[in-house]
Amino acid sequence: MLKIYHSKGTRALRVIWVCEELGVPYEIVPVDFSPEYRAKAEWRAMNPVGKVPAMTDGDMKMFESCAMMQYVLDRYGEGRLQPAKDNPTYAHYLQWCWFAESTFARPLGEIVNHRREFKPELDDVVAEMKRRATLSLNALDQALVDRPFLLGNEFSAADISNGYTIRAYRRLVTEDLPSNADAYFNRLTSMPSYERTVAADEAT
Ligand SMILES: N[C@@H](CCC(=O)N[C@@H](CS)C(=O)NCC(=O)O)C(=O)O
Repeated sequence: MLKIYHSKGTRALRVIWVCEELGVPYEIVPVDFSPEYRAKAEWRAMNPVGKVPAMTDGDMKMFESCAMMQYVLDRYGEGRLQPAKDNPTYAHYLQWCWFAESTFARPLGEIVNHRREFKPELDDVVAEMKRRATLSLNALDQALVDRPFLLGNEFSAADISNGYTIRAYRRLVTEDLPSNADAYFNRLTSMPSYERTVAADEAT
């Protein structure tokens, strides 16, 4: 059984959502998100930089939410939620999965880290990170101009990956999204698998 080490509201939501969509059984192991616990050797053995999440599958232990998501897809997905490697959309599947964490989530994470370390926060720093995140949000909005999902008509894990990041954007920057991104977010969050994910997160 997959064990997903998770703190409420954080990035393992992506992996939980993938499991919910695929119907793959999993167990959530709640993690104390305090900096003190995350600095302990016990947690560093799960995630060497003291971040959340991590995951185990039997003897296998790993961290990085998008890699965890991809592991579940490749091992248990039976081809669902991602195009085949020889499909022309595969390159863009990879692009949007990585974009969600490497580019879009990065300035959002910096806002959270900055607010934790600097009190009062430095307004210019936060404004610059919001500007960078908005650039990414606008790129998604443009990509969605002629399609319901990032790869076209097919919902994929690239949407799950970015859906999590838009959720963070709405919390940290603004709920006022441009029209394509707004319709997309509503489409994603009205899916039953998303509702089950939120319920699982709430119960953590
Ligand atoms: N790229 C990593 C980022 C992990 C990450 O930043 N996790 C956040 C919670 S969502 C965290 O642990 N933040 C605490 C910190 O950075 O000190 C992933 O996708 O798993």
